[in-house]
Amino acid sequence: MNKICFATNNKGKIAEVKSLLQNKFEIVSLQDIGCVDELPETGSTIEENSLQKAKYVFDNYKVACFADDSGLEIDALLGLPGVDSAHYAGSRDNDKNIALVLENLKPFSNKSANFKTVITYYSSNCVCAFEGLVYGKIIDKPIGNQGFGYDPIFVPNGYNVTFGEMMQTEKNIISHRAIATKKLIAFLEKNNF
Ligand code: ITT
Repeated sequence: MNKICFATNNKGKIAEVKSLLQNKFEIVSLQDIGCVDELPETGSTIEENSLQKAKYVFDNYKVACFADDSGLEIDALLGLPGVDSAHYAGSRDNDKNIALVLENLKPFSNKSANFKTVITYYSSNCVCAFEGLVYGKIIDKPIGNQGFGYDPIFVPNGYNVTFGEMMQTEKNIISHRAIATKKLIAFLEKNNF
């Protein structure tokens, strides 16, 4: 089985994607390939950052890899925090990021939002991107301690619980990351990876 590196330092993403990929592919971590670098994310879109991270790992470590860049896009905030989701309040402090989103959204009655993931697969013979979107709304207070990031304030359409209240198996059926990862799997299978 060929090895593919999942180019991420986010433990929440690793847990979700590993469970989706099951044992179909041999996934190695950044640590496994000796990469302890902070991956570059200087693009102005989720697409650009996803490509940048995958390209960095391929160029420097010469392994086939894929990177996930994701974000929460809130309609009333014109798509913010978006590409800045990880550092919205100035650092990677999750509680502060959530608090700032809730504060900024207070004046608006429109609470619609979506999560977006772009996974870029990068190897010697191909560069491909796969997108996943899930729509929902932001609630006034965080609920639930499953998942990661903004999960406790996001209720997907058709549900009355947040991602933060869902078990990983439930979130993995409908999430943005699940949609993008399933497209990646279909692509790898089609190409006999
Ligand atoms: P890597 O770049 O190492 O993969 P990261 O945490 O920096 O990890 P991103 O740049 O894609 O990842 O940042 C996305 C941020 O958006 C992430 O830190 C969370 O705060 C949030 N986020 C992404 N996916 C999410 C999800 O499924 N549920 C909740 N929040 C999510």
